[in-house]
Amino acid sequence: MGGGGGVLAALASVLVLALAGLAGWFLLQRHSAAIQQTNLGAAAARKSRAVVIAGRMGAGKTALWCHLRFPETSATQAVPRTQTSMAVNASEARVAGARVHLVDVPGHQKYRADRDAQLAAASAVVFVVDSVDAARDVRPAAEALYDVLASGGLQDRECPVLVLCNKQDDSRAASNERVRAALEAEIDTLRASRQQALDSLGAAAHDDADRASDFLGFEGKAFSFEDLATPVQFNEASMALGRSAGGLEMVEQWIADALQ
Ligand SMILES: Nc1nc2c(ncn2[C@@H]2O[C@H](COP(=O)(O)OP(=O)(O)OP(=O)(O)O)[C@@H](O)[C@H]2O)c(=O)[nH]1
Ligand SMILES: [Mg+2]
Repeated sequence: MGGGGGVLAALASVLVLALAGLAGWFLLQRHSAAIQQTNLGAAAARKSRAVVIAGRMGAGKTALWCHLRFPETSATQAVPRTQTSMAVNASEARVAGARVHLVDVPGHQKYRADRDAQLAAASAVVFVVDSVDAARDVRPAAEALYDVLASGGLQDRECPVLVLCNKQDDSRAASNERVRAALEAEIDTLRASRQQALDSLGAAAHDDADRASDFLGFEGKAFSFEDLATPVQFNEASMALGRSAGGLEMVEQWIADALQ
């Protein structure tokens, strides 16, 4: 009787060990599949060599796209004649010797989903700001920049971002430093109000919405671009002043460096 009990106990422990082994193997498979998927996402974004030009309506995105895409004509021409974009503008181009896929996304709200889809595959992002508008009211630009920085897994991929303070040929334009400081302060306010809105939705909704909006920076600390995973650089530019005076050569070099 005692011997039978021993055999049963031995069988039971073998069974438990086998089940534990099987569970461990299963978890390991899932984990490595997840790692593979993350790497594939990052690799796809790198391989795309996509440079996405984002920003609000009228900031100068299409003007920048034209300068980068057609450097030989932009050398002599002033600000390219453009109209509000009604579709994503994409083309292969050579920028400072680097082969890039240059994407200009319309600023209108109805192209939000297109913008986010393009950002998900971006290797670098140029965010164009109308510095004349920003001198008057920076809030709309801050909202757009917040959405861009929190979208498309940019933070996870540490995708470099260049904020281009455009229209510096206009005497009313705010400087690089002023735009940066104003955006930083406004994003701090926005972050607080978005967080408050999430809190009022309750704990369950909070989790999902929180993940979707990707809290930027550190809680309990004023927002700073320095705290982001994405390196954010600010520069002045003018699509009206031509290649060197307008800062285009600097933009080209930044793009080539970002894709290395
Ligand atoms: N003065 C001045 N005007 C500019 C500059 N860059 C663009 N513009 C003008 O600003 C207007 C808008 O430029 P676009 O390049 O079409 O703006 P966009 O960002 O593509 O706008 P959407 O397509 O509506 O999202 C045009 O009239 C341009 O000529 C600049 O550096 N200085
Ligand atoms: Mg446009």
